[in-house]
Amino acid sequence: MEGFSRRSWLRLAGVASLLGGTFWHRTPRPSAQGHASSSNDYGHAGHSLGTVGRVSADRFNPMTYLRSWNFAHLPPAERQKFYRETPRPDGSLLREYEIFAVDREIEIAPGLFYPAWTYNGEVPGPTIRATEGDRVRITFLNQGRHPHTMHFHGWHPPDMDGALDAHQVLPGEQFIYEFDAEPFGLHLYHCHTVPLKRHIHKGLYGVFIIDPKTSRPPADELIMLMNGFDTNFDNDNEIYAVNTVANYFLTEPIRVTVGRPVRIYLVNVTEFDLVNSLHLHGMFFDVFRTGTSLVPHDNTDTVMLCQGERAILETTFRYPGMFMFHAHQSEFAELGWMGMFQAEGARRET
Ligand SMILES: [Cu+2]
Repeated sequence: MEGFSRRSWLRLAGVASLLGGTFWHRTPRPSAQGHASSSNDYGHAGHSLGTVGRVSADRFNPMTYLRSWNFAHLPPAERQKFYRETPRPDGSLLREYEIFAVDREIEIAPGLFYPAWTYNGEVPGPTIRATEGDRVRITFLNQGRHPHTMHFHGWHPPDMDGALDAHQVLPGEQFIYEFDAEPFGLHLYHCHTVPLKRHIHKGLYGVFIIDPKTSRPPADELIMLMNGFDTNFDNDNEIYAVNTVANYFLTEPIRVTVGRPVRIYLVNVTEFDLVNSLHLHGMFFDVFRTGTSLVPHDNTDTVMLCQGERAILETTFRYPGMFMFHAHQSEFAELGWMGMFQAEGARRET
């Protein structure tokens, strides 16, 4: 096969062994970044941690997704096409969004492509972020080949729920969702078309953050969405991840600063499994369940979330160095849900 080098075959074989042989792929393409020169290159043998090779970050970059909301990662002129904010007399904002559903193939592990249904071409969809009391107006255009909706968690009238037969947005049609942002907390949105598990699992979900009117203390804010992919359509996931790409943060650690507070917006959208979890090595964090309280519910090193459940986690790194984080379900961790923090800065004086 043209362009199918022994090296790329070995790379694919690594993915195959990771997936127990139940993988689905198209012709592999060379990674733009190469794959042999990382200090975190675990990919020499099937028994080592992680996937082998790199996923192209040209179309979706899990690291950019981690710290972006309201399309802030786009240049201003481009951003204006998808997001506008207008002050209102009471001091709040009208926030307007352009969201479209489109079918698109995404790369979820090196050389492993998945035929996704997406919001704005990305899985997860764009993070929508407002302040309590703002007005949110979303123009949703369905450019996919199936009926879809946007169902938001949060207060809204029933005709904005995007869940009933009458709410279905057919291919080529559009609908405007409009509601006040409340309550403050960490929420999500997803398609609510039957069969629900297929419409959600195909990739139609995203994070919806509502900030309290008095904002939370400054922190390095990170959006982590736990998801999985059923690549052979047997109603079980072959790949697990945080922010879609298996093991992305294992080879590209999340850089954080010692002594600077970190706030993680953790959302679980994993289909087919009852629960998912996050475990952080070497430290503890405060847990604010659903983010609806400013007083933590727990201080722990492992948080477990049901599908659709979410929590805000707050902590501060004490020591420089590498800190692993992963699902505490070992199976999920070994199938891609594992990453690293790289804490930088001087050791805190005690
Ligand atoms: Cu749908």
